[in-house]
Amino acid sequence: MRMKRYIVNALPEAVAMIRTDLGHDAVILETKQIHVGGFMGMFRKKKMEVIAAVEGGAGKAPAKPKQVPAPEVGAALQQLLLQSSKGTAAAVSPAAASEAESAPVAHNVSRPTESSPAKPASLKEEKEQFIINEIRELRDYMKKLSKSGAFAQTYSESIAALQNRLLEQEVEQRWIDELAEALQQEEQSRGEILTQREAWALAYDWFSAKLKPFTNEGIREDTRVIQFVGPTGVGKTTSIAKLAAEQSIKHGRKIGFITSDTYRIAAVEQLRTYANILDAPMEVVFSPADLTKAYKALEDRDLILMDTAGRNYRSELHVSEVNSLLHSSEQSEIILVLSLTGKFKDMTLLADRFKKYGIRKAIFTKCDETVVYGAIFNLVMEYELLPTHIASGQTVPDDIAPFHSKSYVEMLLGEADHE
Ligand SMILES: Nc1nc2c(ncn2[C@@H]2O[C@H](COP(=O)(O)OP(=O)(O)OP(=O)(O)O)[C@@H](O)[C@H]2O)c(=O)[nH]1
Ligand SMILES: [Mg+2]
Repeated sequence: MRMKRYIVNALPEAVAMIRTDLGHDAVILETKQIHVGGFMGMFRKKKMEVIAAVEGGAGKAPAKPKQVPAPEVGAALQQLLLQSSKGTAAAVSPAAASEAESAPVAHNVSRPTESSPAKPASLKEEKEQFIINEIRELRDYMKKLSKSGAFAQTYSESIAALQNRLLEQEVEQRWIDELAEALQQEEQSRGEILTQREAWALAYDWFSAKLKPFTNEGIREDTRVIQFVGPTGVGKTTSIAKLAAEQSIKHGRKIGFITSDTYRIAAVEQLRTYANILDAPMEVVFSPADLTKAYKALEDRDLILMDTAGRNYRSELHVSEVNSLLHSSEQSEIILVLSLTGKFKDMTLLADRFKKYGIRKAIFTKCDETVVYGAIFNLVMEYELLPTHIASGQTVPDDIAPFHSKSYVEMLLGEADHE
């Protein structure tokens, strides 16, 4: 079987090309509206993509004189032809195809022809039935093939290299596909394939544009309380210490600490150590009722950082428990702390759980322990999370930095492998 893909303005244009290229036995397997040209959704032109195929060897079938002129095509075949505009297979008959496009509804009504009314099955009808069956079989075969990935879209070398890089970075397939498509359209409108450098530069713009709505202002000046939540061992307490140092040294804010992590003695002591180093007061709370007292004791502080116990947040109970504790009348923000060494699936579960409680900001830690950064992009897009900081080491206070989409996208894409 030979297959060809045509990008045309309208179906009749394709039909003429198909007849010349593949001959009269060709069938249209699929038609769909596409947009070509432009970049990132702008300046695109509407076109039609037509995929046609012909049974048999690779040789070009000679253009034969028309065998089944459209007006003689029976109602059943017309019906099938019509389906082609919905993406199913159809025999190529130029006149019928152009009519199918311009007046599709008319074809649904069976049109009496001179020979048709109440006649027993004629040779012509038998032939038609035969063609219809052939087309149906072919259509089923094509469906099977496309499901098996035999027609997986092929991309230029640069786009394929970029896809590989993003796959390694565990960016979700749907984003990789969307980007590859945009780049391929760019190639079509330029009329040439992209170099790796060009593909990387366009990908950089694409990611930056996607992340733009989620850039954030970090810790707002009017924020009084920040509460940190997240699973065990991700680096909540360490990140609190790093941020406390950043806020007090760089921004001159008076810091206070609260911890509700009373499950482990060591946890209280861990935060107290940092509080002592920064010469900042710390309050320990055992229940939501204690919070009011703690806020009162820290009322002269510009910023209160509150540590919570890492819990197994796969339990809905723990999530709602922490939420009741976090509920406060102060000007507060809640930040979810996630480690990039965690499994992406587990991160999505947590993001999903916490999103219900209105948590929108996240710190990503342990960036230094991985070379895979796609999780951040995936989570930001899926859960509209605002990444505030990235932590990349154990050293307090140095190993934390505000999240900048520019440096993040550079990390994600890595260097284009210039030839
Ligand atoms: N490599 C690396 N280690 C980190 C980072 N952040 C925290 N850690 C380390 O991870 C370990 C756990 O950090 P904690 O701050 O105690 O984590 P936590 O979330 O408060 O843990 P729990 O309170 O037990 O839930 C410590 O050894 C930290 O030094 C980071 O960005 N990179
Ligand atoms: Mg802790």
